[in-house]
Amino acid sequence: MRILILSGFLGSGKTTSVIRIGNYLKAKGYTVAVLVNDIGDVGVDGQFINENGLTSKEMPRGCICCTLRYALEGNISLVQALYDPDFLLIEPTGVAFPLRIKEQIKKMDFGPEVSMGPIITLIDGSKFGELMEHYGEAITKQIQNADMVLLNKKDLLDREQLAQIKATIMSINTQTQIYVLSMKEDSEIFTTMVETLESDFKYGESLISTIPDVGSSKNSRDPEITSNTQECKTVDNEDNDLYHFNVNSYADSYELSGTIGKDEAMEFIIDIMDNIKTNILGINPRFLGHLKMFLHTGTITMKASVTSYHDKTHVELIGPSTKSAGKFTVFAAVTDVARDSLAGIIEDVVTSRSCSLGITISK
Ligand SMILES: Nc1nc2c(ncn2[C@@H]2O[C@H](COP(=O)(O)OP(=O)(O)O)[C@@H](O)[C@H]2O)c(=O)[nH]1
Ligand SMILES: [Mg+2]
Repeated sequence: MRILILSGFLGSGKTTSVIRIGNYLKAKGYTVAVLVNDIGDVGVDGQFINENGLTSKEMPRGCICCTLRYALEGNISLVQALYDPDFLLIEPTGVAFPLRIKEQIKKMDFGPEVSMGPIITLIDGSKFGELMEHYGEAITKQIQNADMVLLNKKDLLDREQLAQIKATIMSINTQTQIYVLSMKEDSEIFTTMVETLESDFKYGESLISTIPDVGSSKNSRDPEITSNTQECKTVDNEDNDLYHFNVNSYADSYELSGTIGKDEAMEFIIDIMDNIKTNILGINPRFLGHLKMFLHTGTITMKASVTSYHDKTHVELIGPSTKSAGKFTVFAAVTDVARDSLAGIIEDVVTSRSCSLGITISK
């Protein structure tokens, strides 16, 4: 089992990449599993990944490089025992520093059957300037942590902008391999990139040989884990990933009473997202992050995203859905807005807009 970590700020295209890369590998005959970590109380991406044909396991409520470290170990073991896939793709939260996760996994002593592939960091080119301006240190660290950088959303930028961003990335990490692409489009560069992942990754570490000797028995690893947990408890301040980006998050799930049609669902999802965005703009007119809504109508599945103050609601459709009950989840993780405010906005918007549109919901 080879583990690939796909990191990157909120909305940079991690889930899109996991689905594209996972399905590409699957089509080539490999078995693939996915672990998705959400900071919110409710996982969202896992459902979408499953709907897109991959086996995934969600790990909500925390960060796998810190509070969910034990859960990460347990889940990797579980995936190995249940599926033993050729590739395990891990999508951490958008505020995680991936090298920390890799270091954790190296200490887990899975034996020679498990190896670490490269750390991949996704960069959303369309927000690179703003992210560097406000969260330069943290974005720089995500780039420094990467064996491979995917400069994504090429379709939203011109050649000159892409060249400038690429030069900046290269100046931050001279060792990393950079692919400029759009994860929404088929391209030769995508194929080349996945084939690099498929082959022995020559720029990354060949994991096992570089795993530090932390003892081979479970017991001998305990002091190591304990000391890391201590470190984790003290990261409420400057070493906390959320602190670096000043991101708060909130998520909630609802059920639909009765079924709604595709057009009605489209109107509903866009209405909810637009209203949440407008309310958040009232608190932080230049927010960055990810507002997401995942809706099962009973027959189709929709995912809507807004990734910044200047982004429009973008809806992706998959169907027919495998689930029969209508339900939806709303998630917001944005910069410089308090969690209570996000909770209040989501609750108010969902309640009032459902009522106005004549859609009956329950929690
Ligand atoms: N225009 C454009 N949008 C993209 C691209 N890749 C992803 N997206 C969109 O960006 C939004 C966030 O993507 P997602 O994969 O959920 O990001 P994550 O938060 O990093 O997992 C979604 O609306 C995607 O459809 C791309 O290459 N071009
Ligand atoms: Mg995601």
